[in-house]
Amino acid sequence: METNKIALITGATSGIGEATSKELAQLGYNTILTGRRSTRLNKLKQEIETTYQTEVLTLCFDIQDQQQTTYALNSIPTHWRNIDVLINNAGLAYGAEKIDEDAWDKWAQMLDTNVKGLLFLSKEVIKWMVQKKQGHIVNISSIAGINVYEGGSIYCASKHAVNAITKGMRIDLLKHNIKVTSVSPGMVETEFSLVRYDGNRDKANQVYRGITPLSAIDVAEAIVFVVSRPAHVNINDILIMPTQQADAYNTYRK
Ligand code: NDP
Ligand code: 8X3
Repeated sequence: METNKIALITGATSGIGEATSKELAQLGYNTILTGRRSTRLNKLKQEIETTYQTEVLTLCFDIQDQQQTTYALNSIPTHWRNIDVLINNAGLAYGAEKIDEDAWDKWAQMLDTNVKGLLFLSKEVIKWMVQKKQGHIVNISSIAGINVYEGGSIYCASKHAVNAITKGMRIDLLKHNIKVTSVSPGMVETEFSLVRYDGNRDKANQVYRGITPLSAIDVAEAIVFVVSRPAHVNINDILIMPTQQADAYNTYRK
């Protein structure tokens, strides 16, 4: 049991973030959970506190907004600032427009969430980790941070940026004893495709047609492995794929 350890998980209201919040609580972590949907945050807090008897602090804000993010982080009581693990998970793909099609608002939302949001939030947490000379940042990237596919240029760009930021963080934070890891999944069945296709369930279901995708728990278990290594061991990167998916271009559908 990791009693008294604290993890902050962004995007905890759904999918990978929600599953990771529960897995870490099961290990004994007290958790700070973030997202925009307050009803879901409150429900999750109640479920975790009841099931795992750990403490949960919820913060409801839009990570795209630097002022909201900084305000929310600064509202964290002092005894919660001793954050051991930060899971930068909040993110989305929005649409599948090609580069010559008009989708500026969607592109902005992806870049503002996946890249700028991750930076706004990390900046605050890193200050506290540097002070205590210890911490672990896990950035949720994607196979889209390695491959680029049709209709995915901006989402892929955002995850390529996450990979560059991860490498940069690892170098810059070396002297502060802060571990930095990226976890890059292939297809995971969450609300991700529903969000990408604006709530169109048929289109979302097509993504997983004929394959068994990863579940959010599969990814959460990889995250748990990463954060539970001994102090002198860091896992730099994990690429985790469904067995039926080799990369972003090659999927074997039954
Ligand atoms: P979900 O849509 O299920 O969850 C996304 C989470 O991000 C939600 O909790 C959502 O919370 C939060 N979020 C999105 N936008 C914002 C925002 N502006 N401010 C605050 N929180 C926000 O998707 P997944 O669990 O699948 O995605 C989690 C991460 O995993 C993402 O970074 C995604 O890119 C990555 N990923 C997903 C894969 C997949 O196939 N599913 C594969 C590879 C990587 P709320 O709406 O309440 O704000
Ligand atoms: C999500 C995986 O292949 O839809 O990051 O880009 S993919």
